[in-house]
Amino acid sequence: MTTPKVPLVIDTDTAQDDCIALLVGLLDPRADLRAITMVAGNVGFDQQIRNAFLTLNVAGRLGEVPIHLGCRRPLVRPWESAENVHGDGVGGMTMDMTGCDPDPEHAVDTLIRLAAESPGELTIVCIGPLTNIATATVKDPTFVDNVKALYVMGGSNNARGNITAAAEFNFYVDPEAAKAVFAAGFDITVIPWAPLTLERAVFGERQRDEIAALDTPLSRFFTRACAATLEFDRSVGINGTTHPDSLTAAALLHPELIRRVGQYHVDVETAGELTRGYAAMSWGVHGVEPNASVVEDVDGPGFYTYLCDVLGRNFYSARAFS
Ligand SMILES: [Ca+2]
Repeated sequence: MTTPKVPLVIDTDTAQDDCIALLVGLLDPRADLRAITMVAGNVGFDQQIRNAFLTLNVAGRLGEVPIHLGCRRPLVRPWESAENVHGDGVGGMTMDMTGCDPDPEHAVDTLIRLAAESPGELTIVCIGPLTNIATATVKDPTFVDNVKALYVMGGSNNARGNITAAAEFNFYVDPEAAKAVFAAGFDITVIPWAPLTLERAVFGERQRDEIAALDTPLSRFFTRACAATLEFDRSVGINGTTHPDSLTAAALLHPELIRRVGQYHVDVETAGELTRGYAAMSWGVHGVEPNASVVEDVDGPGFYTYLCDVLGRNFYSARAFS
């Protein structure tokens, strides 16, 4: 018996590990990736679009999966980038972008349409700020019920942040959107930054060399896309590249990678003087009902082996990239 495919959309601020998460969605035989939707986040919006097309190309899927452009800024705040972390998000890779045009439908409308076309079946892998998702819930009151589940990369589980001491980047950039999404009634699984990502999804020098030794276009793409982040991570005491976005996609497609999940009430700070974007994850003793499953442990080596398997295969890239 073949395992049924998982229908999904990846909502992304495409830079570095977002690209690797897209590769997972594009190349894993279990994935039925119906669209890529873009949200303002890591790097300049137009650069994110180029990064997504570069990723489609190296996966041999150029022209097969549509890219839809969504919200170009957070709900109420000015956009802030993570370009200091990611550079352009792909290590300076370029290719001929002639004819690489996003789909004209707005990403929010795409999310609403795809969810409505197959109610209760579509999972959205949310690996950027939650602006598009929050906007979709406002625009279409049936959206929440039509979506099967959200897999959200964001926040830290009562642990340190990355953009501030308290906050992880995705929730920090658009805390109002994150707060609205957790209050909306979705079935949500959270992959937090800390401690999970830092304990289970950091690839150090050995892994970097092993991936480079795969010597495929995908492994070369990985090495280039992750180079800038590696430099930044070292400067802040993380000994390798961080992969929370690809872990989020992999956890959806391979739940056997998940070792422990806790039921939490997750809410996001929007008003704090020092804690904007902080995810308050309450573990059941504070009189609030759970609204999310927070992943507490995963099979880190299993995740790494899985990614090596994805990156070790060869696909025909329609266009040269360098
Ligand atoms: Ca991201």
